[in-house]
Amino acid sequence: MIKPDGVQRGLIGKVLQRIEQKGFKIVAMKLAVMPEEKAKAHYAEHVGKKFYQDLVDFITSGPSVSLVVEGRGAIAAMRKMNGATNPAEAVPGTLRGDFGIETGRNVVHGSDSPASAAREIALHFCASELVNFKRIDEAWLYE
Ligand code: D4T
Repeated sequence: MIKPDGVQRGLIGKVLQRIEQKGFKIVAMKLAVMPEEKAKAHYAEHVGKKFYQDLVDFITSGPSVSLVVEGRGAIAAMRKMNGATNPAEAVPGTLRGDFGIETGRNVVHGSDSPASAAREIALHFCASELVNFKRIDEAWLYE
């Protein structure tokens, strides 16, 4: 997900470019203001933490871009490409390392496991919004 700060700061294209140039396939994409109920469900694991309400307020404060990214090792690779949660600790070359300063404005989100990816995809997309196609360069990306 490209969070509202990433959208407002004009970083949609830069994030998408990194995903595309890595070789991963974007199979679903949606720009929308996340409804509060969806935000609460998305961040359910953080209920009770001191940053929870700020997080829900922030993520619903403007449009965000939800994506489904497909490719071998995509979950772990996207987490690495996003960088550490706190942009101050994220290494240069990562999205947060290059484009962020503080944890509460860390530009992007990525699912952290196959289970959370499945849960989050189901929360943000219906099955018919996921597109099944082959990228023409797949033969040159995979051995
Ligand atoms: P997301 O889920 O956005 O990819 O972030 P991470 O997986 O890297 O980090 P997280 O789940 O621990 O945090 C979710 C979200 O909450 C914000 N946050 C986090 C915050 O505002 N203050 C904090 O102290 C922490 C730990 C940032 C990301």
